[in-house]
Amino acid sequence: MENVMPKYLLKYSYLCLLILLMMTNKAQADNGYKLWLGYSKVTGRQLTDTYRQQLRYLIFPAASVQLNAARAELLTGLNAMLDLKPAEVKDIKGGQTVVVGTPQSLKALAITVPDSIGKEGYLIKKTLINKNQCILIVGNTDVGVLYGVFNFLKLIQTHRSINELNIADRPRLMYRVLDHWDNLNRTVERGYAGSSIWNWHKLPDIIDQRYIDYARANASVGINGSVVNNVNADALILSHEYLLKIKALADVFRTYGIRIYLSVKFSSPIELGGLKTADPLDPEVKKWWADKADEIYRYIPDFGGFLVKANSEGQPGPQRYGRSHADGANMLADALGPHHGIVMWRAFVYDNKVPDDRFKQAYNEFKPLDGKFEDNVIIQVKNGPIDFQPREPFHPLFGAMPNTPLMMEFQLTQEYLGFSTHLVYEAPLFAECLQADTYRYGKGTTVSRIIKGDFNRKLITGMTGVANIGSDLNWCGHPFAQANWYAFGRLAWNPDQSPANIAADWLRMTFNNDESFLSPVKKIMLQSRENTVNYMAPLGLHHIMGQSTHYGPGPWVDNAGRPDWNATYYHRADSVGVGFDRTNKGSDALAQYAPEVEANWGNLKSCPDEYLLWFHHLSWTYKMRSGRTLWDDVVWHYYAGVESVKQMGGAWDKLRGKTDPERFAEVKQLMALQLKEATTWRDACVLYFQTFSKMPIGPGYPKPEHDLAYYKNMKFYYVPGIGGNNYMTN
Ligand code: BDP
Repeated sequence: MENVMPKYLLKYSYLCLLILLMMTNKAQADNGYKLWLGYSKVTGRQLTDTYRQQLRYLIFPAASVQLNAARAELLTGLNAMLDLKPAEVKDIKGGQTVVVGTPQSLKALAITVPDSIGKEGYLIKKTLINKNQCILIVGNTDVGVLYGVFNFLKLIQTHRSINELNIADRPRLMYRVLDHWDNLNRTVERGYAGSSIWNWHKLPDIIDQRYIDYARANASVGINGSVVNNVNADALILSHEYLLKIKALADVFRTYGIRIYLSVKFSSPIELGGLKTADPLDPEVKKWWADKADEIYRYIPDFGGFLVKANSEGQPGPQRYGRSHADGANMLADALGPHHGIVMWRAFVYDNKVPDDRFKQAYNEFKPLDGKFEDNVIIQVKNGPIDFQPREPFHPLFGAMPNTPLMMEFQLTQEYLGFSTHLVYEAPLFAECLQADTYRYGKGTTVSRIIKGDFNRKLITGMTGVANIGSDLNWCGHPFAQANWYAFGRLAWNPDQSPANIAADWLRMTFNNDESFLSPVKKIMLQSRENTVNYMAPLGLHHIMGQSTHYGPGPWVDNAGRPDWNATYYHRADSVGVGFDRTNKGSDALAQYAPEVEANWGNLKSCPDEYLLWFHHLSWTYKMRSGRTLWDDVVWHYYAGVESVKQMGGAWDKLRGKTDPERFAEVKQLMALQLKEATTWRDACVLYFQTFSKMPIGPGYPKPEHDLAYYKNMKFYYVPGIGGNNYMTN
């Protein structure tokens, strides 16, 4: 007799296998679309039971769209993570009930919420209501409740205990905004994750599920604003047709507490309105903007306001008419003021005159305008004085304008950090800037305290991040680039949070809670930014990337049209040494900082290695703290950078089977590509700088595979992020 399994048994074993596969959800394919909101099933019987017991019943009256969204999210999350559908009840069942709402929505229970958590804060606590113990999630407003719900879900996603709960939290900054550099033709300036997620052609009729998921993801980390179009703005965005599209997006965002903002072109009254001028003091121009603001608010009553890049990189601005940035910003502020909108006016000014040191330009133009802006203007300042480089000192404007609100601008999209092929967790970069001491009001005057308005409570406050989001299935291109979106939201909520904790939460929510996965991957993330600094621009080198596309190395760029577009302008390498002298013997940019900072960075004894070549021109034989010569130290850093990418790849390889195969394989391939590109950076830069130092690459280092000419001649076609027909680089 043939030894075959009966058919029904075969079917049964297939079924068992399927169930097993579904249960070991680590092994399930994951395309990354769900971001950190995948709500994976909680594993472990004991943990699941303790959660379930305490969440059996729900009191959550939801009369508004925001409360409804919060309620739906809570139910989705609990169902997915715990297979739980809490029963809706009117009265609290002791120890087993969650009560969610505002004092108004929970009127019958007479809840009070302290004013100290403000309009957007929340409480999550174990408490007695009418002698019955329950878990209470409350806010003063509906959006506060929404944030509370997301944070409660996070506790379960990260397997925290909910046996004792007493959390009170509120955002430390008012405006927590993502800036999309998205064009109306759906290209994304400096975008490396596909095309724009806004399908302008189909708006306003088609509401893509992505818009809703985008808003949910933002709300889950407390982001409350979105500028949907490029700072290099198209005047068309203010046309009637486009405003209807904007309204459709605003209607989606509102449910999740997000206001919409627009980048506007200063010359719009000419281009769109047919006026002869855009002079901010011209009465017709003022009226045009006031009418436009009225029109916008008719469609979008909670419209957030305008973002403006003026007199920078060819963009029009008030200086064309002999007016100042304050004249321009205040005119727009007057138009938006009656509707409670704000103007985010950028300090990234890169005008047509070549300055003696580009580092100094923003400070020189804006410092004299301190106190001259309307109350609803906030000046958006990039974290560093040049342009989102892998490492920059903090921008000297922080702390220098006590009577003007300053909004931090970070770049999430990795224009200068390896696009979406390099794993770079940016929170350490952000935290480095936020925790830097400006000394403006004595020791401990961190950038974080400046932007929180600690020294002038009357100021409005905010933080913005240039988005790294696109149409790629996983939103950000590299699976780990999602962490930068997440970390930005967390730091905009509270700039003093630790990058390590944020990384741990993100990993738990995005991948899994397995310690043997978490701890090596967290290490990889925390090390990643320094790796990239090392193989791209160590010891304070900056702006040495390929021209225009900004892809790959380009320290040799010296014919870019104007001096301060050239890499050679920034590194100043010559036969004697390398680095930009910004002490009082050089450009004196250091004088823009508080005396303590100037003294610290100006003095070679105290200037940290990380900033050395930002501020000093040093000889190739200069003796470094390491005991090596400067030349040997430059070489050491480039090689160490590549070595750490290799190690990172090795560490990841050991994690096979500890996460889903899809993302595992994708990250593995990306790491191999990163290693290739890092090696190119190293070899190209070391060979280039060697032409000046004339010193050897020390023994023990593998020699570059090619000669310098090879790297200089490398061609890259259709590099992403520049749009149009700009197909070639370098
Ligand atoms: C630079 C980008 C450029 C942006 C500019 C800005 O290369 O594409 O338009 O920043 O911030 O870093 O306006």
